[in-house]
Amino acid sequence: MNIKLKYLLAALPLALATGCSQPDATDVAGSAAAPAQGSSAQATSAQPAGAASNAASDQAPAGSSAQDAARKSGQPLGSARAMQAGAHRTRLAFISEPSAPQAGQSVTWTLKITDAKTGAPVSGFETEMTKKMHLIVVKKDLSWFNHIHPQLKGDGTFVVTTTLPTAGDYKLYADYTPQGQRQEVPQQEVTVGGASTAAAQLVPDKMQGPWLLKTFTSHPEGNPEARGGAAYQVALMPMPMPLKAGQATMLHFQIRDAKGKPLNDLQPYLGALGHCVILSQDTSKYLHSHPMSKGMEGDMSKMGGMDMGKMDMSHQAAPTSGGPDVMFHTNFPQPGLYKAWGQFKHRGQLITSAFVLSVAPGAASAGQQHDDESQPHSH
Ligand SMILES: [Cu+2]
Repeated sequence: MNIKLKYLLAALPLALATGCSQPDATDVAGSAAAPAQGSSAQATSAQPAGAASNAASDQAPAGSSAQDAARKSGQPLGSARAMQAGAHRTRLAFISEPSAPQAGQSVTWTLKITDAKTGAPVSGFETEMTKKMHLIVVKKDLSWFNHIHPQLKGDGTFVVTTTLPTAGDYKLYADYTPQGQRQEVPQQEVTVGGASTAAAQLVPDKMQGPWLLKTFTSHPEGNPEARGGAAYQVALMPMPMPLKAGQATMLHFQIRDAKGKPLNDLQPYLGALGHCVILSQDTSKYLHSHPMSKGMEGDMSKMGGMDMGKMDMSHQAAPTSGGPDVMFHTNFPQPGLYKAWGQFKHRGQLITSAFVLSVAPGAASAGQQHDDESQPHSH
């Protein structure tokens, strides 16, 4: 039996009892910012410019549904900890060519995933949301976002060519799942040379009634700099408000045309109705959430996640096209500012919406959420 499926089934009774369970949240705090795993991690954080070639240690990988459910319900975390002990199964070695790219220059990244114990290349990867690897690229001030898909070339090696638009520091999140194992999301910092601009301030978006409402321009997949796309209004209703750390939260997006008419012809993006990545202001917390269908119970958020395809036969599947409403479940691990990017596909183009959310301390912050070594995860 697929190991994730097993976790999922194990978690189900707990999840049913406790309501909305954790979405995909990967704590990446332990990595470059606070090297705790030896010299390779230090090399990552010390590397000033684009990282000629260095090995970033992996992060605490995503935990299981069982872990989430246990955490959620206040169950002892013994089993979750035991699973966590098997963490850091893989390492990421990162090569940038050129090693110190300039703004706007084409750059090729090679990401080699090896077994942390043996050093052997990881031979197989699960297909998650139609891809073997999702690479999230952001500017460290969160003013810029891209979502690309490196190609697996064999031998645990992924390659992608891309462009970073402006000078400054960037952060990469390589989101993959070694075959039969759990998701891991190592991070990598790169620096782009050139005339640098002041870091953008993160300012929470303001509600207009129950919604946050902003306008975005569509672009081709992987190319957020492309001009000439269509305009869309994207509304976001976070619930419940105010947002609190450690609280099951739904991010309800509604996609509308430029005039505000809700769209009902969204196309599948990565096999789903949308895709949502959330980062904490300090870029340490990476939360990756998949949509669920309207009317499904909160605890079914896992079904909208990476096991969705496997669960279709026994549970209502989340729709992969249509709209205008796309719901994501999440759980902010700590108070503070976060930026959420919801991505949706329409007429072959990608609508990348971005919202800044302020999360207040929650009642659970002092209790269940104290364990910063292994924040809630899923997959
Ligand atoms: Cu992706």
